Amino acid sequence: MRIEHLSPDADAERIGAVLARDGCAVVDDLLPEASRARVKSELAPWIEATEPGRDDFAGRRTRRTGGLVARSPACRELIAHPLVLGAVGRVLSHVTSFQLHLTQVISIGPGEPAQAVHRDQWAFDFFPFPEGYEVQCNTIWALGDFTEENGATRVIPGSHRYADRLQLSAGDTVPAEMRAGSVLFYTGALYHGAGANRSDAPRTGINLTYAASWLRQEENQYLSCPPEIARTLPTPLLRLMGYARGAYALGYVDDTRDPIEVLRPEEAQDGLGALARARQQLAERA
Ligand SMILES: O=C(O)CCC(=O)C(=O)O
Ligand SMILES: [Fe+2]
Repeated sequence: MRIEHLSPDADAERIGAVLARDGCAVVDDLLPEASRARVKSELAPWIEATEPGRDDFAGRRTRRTGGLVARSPACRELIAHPLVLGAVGRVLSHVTSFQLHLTQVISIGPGEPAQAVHRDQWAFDFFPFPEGYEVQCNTIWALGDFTEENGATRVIPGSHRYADRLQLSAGDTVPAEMRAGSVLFYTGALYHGAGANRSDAPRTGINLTYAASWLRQEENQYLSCPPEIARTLPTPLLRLMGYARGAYALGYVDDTRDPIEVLRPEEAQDGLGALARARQQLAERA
């Protein structure tokens, strides 16, 4: 049981193929040092101001800080990274469109025990999606080194094909160790969980996830990013956040209007399916 590591010049096709086979993959060193420093400095005050979790799953020594589109311009580049969107598009190629699902810095403090092993798609009220029908594709960007000792995410390669609702333990998993700036990709069906942090410093990663646009977003992008900030963002990022009709018509405004029209009337598109078109354009650029 090993986790495949790919180089940062791997293409989206290759990442998608490994994700189809294993349900997880690491792309090493994708984030240049200067960008990582910017991301860290923009996020530091927000992490500092975040209260630790209130239950065992969230982690009582773990801070989860969201709203990253609004709070960190540097994070926007990670969220809309062309290679990531290309790989997500491969994993979710059977759905008409996908959108941003959540943005969250996960900073696991020293002494935090391992998180329960789970599938992220259980968030959809444990709906039993058919085996092989992925609805979600996720990334965790390592802001510092991820080691077994400090709580690297633990995964079970190939477990995206396992039966649903299994109760697995940390002993069934392997740690996704990776250098700072690397990214773990994993699908919504992959069994995984945060590792125990036995080091004396926090383990910090950015969880950016994407899901089929017919599912409800875990982080409400319209309310997490105030309209005065949303108005300043590039249109492709707004589309990804959900300012678009998902699939054919989902999420339109009143008379089936394109949601982007509310922020940027000149960009509105007639007809349905703008998110599907935006996704295609992004995938072609990858
Ligand atoms: O932080 C991690 O390593 C993984 C956290 C996780 O899987 C979750 O909170 O759903
Ligand atoms: Fe998870």
